[in-house]
Amino acid sequence: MALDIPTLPADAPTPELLAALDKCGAVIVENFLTREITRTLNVEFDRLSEAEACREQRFVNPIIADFFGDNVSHLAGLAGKSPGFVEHVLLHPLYAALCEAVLRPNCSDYQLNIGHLMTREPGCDAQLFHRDAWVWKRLPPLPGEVQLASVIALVDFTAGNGATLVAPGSHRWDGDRYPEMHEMAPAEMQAGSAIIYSGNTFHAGGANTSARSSRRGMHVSYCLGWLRTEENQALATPWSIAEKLSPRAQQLLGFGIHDDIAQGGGYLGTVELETPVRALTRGCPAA
Ligand SMILES: O=C(O)CCC(=O)C(=O)O
Ligand SMILES: [Fe+2]
Repeated sequence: MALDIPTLPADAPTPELLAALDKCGAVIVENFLTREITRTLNVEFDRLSEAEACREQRFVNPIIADFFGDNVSHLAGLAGKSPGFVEHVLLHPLYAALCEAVLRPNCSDYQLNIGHLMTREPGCDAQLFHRDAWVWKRLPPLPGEVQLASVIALVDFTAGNGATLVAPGSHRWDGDRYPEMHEMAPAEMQAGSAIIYSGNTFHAGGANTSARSSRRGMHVSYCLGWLRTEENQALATPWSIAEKLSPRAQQLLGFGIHDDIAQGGGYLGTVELETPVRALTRGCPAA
C-alpha cells in the first residue's frame, strides 16, 4: 500500500506546508487557485490549444516522445503565451514562499524551469516513474533541494483519468531504489488544487483509463537560478511580451542575472555585460 499524500489548504501556514513537503516529499494543496482563476485559465488555454491544434508536436528525441507518450497533448512555454499564467501562476505567493525556503539556500535567486500544460487523454499510459531533478543528472548531490515542482489540476484529477502518481517519502530513497506500482499514490484532487513535490520525489503522470475524461494539468517547476532550465524561458517569451512584465516576472523568466558576487561567486546571464532587461530596453542587441 502506498503511503498517503498529505493534504493541506492553500492558506495553511507556510511552516506546515514545508514540514509536509520535507517529511513526505509531496503535498496536495487544496484550492491553490480559486475557482474563478481556474475558470479564467481554462478559457485562455482552450483558445491557445485551439490555435496550436494544427501544429505538429515534435520532441527533441524519440526517448522524450516515449516519455510523454501517445494521447497526451501539450501547450508548452506558458509564460510567453498566457498572461493568466504570468499573473496567477508564475507569481503565485505560495510558490514564492516555498521557493524562498527550499531553493534560496542554494542560490542567490531561483527561476522558472517549466510552465507546461499537459492534457492526458483517455487511452494514455502512465509515464515512467521518475524524479524531475534527473534532468540535472550530472550535478553532484547538494545539501537541500535543486527544484520545486508541481502539477496544478485544471479539472478534477481522479485515479482513473490520469492523476499524477507519487511515491510519498521517495525523495529520501537512496541510490538504486525504484518504486513499485503499489508504492505510488494517485494525487486525487479537485480542479484548482495542486500537488507540490520535491525534484527528488518519484512520480509520474498516470494512465487515463476513463472513457472520456480528459485530464488537464499544468506542470510548473522552479529551480536554482544557476542551473540551465528545461524550457528556455527567455527565448520562449518574446521580448515584446517580456518588456511589459513586472521586474519580478522578468527575473523569474531569465531576463535578470544570477548575481552571486556577495557570496564570493560571480554573475551569470548578462547581455553586453548588463542585465538582459537593461540591454534589451536599450535595443541591444540590435533587432
Ligand atoms: O502530468 C503529470 O501528472 C506529471 C507530468 C510529469 O511528471 C512530467 O512531465 O515530468
Ligand atoms: Fe515529472
